[in-house]
Amino acid sequence: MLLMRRFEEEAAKAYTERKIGGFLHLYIGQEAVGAGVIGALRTDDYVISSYRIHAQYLAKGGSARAGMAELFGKETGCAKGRGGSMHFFDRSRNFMGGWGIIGEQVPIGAGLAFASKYTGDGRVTVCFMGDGAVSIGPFHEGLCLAALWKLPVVFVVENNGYAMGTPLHRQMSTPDASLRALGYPMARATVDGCDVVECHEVAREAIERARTESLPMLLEFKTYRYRGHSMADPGKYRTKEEVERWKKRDPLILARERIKDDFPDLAPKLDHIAKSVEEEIADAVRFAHESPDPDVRDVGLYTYLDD
Ligand SMILES: Cc1ncc(C[n+]2csc(CCOP(=O)(O)OP(=O)(O)O)c2C)c(N)n1
Ligand SMILES: [Mg+2]
Repeated sequence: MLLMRRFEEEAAKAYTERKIGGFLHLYIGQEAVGAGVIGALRTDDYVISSYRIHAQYLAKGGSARAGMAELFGKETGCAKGRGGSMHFFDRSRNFMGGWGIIGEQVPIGAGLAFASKYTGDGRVTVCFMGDGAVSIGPFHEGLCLAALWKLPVVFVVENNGYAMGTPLHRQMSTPDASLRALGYPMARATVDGCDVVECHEVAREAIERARTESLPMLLEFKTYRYRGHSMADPGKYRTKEEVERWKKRDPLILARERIKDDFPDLAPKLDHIAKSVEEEIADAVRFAHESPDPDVRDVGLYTYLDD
């Protein structure tokens, strides 16, 4: 979680220095969800997500170097500098992107799970999305087929209360996004998205159920992003008090308390972790700076499968 946070703080800095172009959507505040859920997966399981993905890519085992280089548009990035912030992709980690059209990853996630069921590879797919995705057509198409064909997929809704500047109460008739599961139907749960241990426990059960019984589930995590929708958004549609209230339940602070109370053996390791994270981030930024741009003659590459 600390790696996620520090990675994005440095990315924000590089963005303001114009080292990074295009969009940059930060996950800061939501780290417990990505860490808790992805930490419950096997290495060969699939993750597919929206555009707020840097942290999830790191949780899936992606390297800070390849992530930062991708943001900088460099050849050494995880999508060879062609994708940028929204389109991290790493086939070797079964991290299947990085999708910018709201909800489009949902039927694709169901498709990945269908492939696993068809081939019997025993993998589970976790499909992340925001609260803004649950009212859009492809979400319903994906859940419909996942329930009909009993696919091993866990749909994760990161309910951070806003879709761009639109608060939840102006997009949905209920604050409970998990209710969307009832229509198909599939099992559902709502989880405190600030508590990484709770996120992990609930996700572990859902993933285990998907793997052993081939059943889909919808998990809703109540969470919050501290920054605007993207770096271009000052977030004026919400009050300082609201942001401060959520910061009191910062997932990193809660995790530190949890470790002290419940896992005292780990507590002495925290300083060491912090130091190694700083080194890893500094190395990643340096690597991104020093990496070459893609060769302009390769602009047509990777459009077709044979490339
Ligand atoms: C089909 C479609 N409509 C509109 C947009 C523009 N758009 C980009 S992000 C966004 C809000 C999504 O909010 P949410 O799903 O809650 O994710 P969050 O940004 O909160 O993580 C919208 C409407 C889009 N990318 N795709
Ligand atoms: Mg949202």
